[in-house]
Amino acid sequence: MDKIVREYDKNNQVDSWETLIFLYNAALKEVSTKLDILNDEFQNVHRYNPIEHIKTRIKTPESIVKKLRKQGHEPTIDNMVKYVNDIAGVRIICSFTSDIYRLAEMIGKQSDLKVLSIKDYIKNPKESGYKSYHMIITVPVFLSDSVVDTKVEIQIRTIAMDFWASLEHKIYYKFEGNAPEYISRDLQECARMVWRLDERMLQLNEAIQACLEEQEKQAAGGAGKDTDKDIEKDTAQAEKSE
Ligand code: 0O2
Repeated sequence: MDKIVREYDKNNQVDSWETLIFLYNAALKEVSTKLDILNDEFQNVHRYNPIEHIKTRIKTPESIVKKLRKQGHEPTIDNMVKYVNDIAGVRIICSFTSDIYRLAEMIGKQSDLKVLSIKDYIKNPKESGYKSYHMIITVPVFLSDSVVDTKVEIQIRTIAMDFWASLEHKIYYKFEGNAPEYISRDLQECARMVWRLDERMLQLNEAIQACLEEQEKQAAGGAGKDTDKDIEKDTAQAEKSE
């Protein structure tokens, strides 16, 4: 991709940083459209939306440079492309944990996307208590005379996981990563409460679905009986009139 960025720069006389951001923005648009379509299709087939909402963002230049320095790399355009996987980020917020895996599977099956790596922080939460499903993918961005496979980080999490992560992120930044022990412990305890809440909500949803299916079955059975009765009535009437 870095070669294409340079080629693109040569032809279009834009500065590299601008080109880079242009490509990552285009990649975010591509992925967002794909997710909208998947969500609409799911609604159409199953009468259910797995996605509550989607957020997209481009990492700030300061944050990109900080990440590169932390990894021991110079902040060059080449290094940004090579080593920073989350310059373009999409966050998908779902209702239930089961939706996360369903969506991850649907994304993995898109033939034009390449999944580079997966980190399942739901099965293996971080020490902080952080839970989320991360995928690094590439999406082809079609330009006038070339196609550029562009990296996007997709984070998939429930509303509850997002609530915790957003607050923890703010607190972490307030203390610049050096939060006092008792605050970290409290946050871990809150994370456990969030996990329990997610489990309860999932169980509740399964119970609701089972209950609705049972009601539908009963209604269909009832409707069947009426039809049988109607047929009997009709047959008796026909016999009478003969
Ligand atoms: P921001 O502001 O969200 O961008 P890699 O990207 O795979 O090369 P990295 O960066 O170690 O390596 O990836 P990781 O840990 O899989 O994911 C990093 C991102 O996940 C973070 O981005 C956060 O968005 C989120 N994240 C990871 N751990 C935590 C955590 O303990 N708490 C919270 N709240 N979020 C977490 P950035 O760059 O840190 O921030």
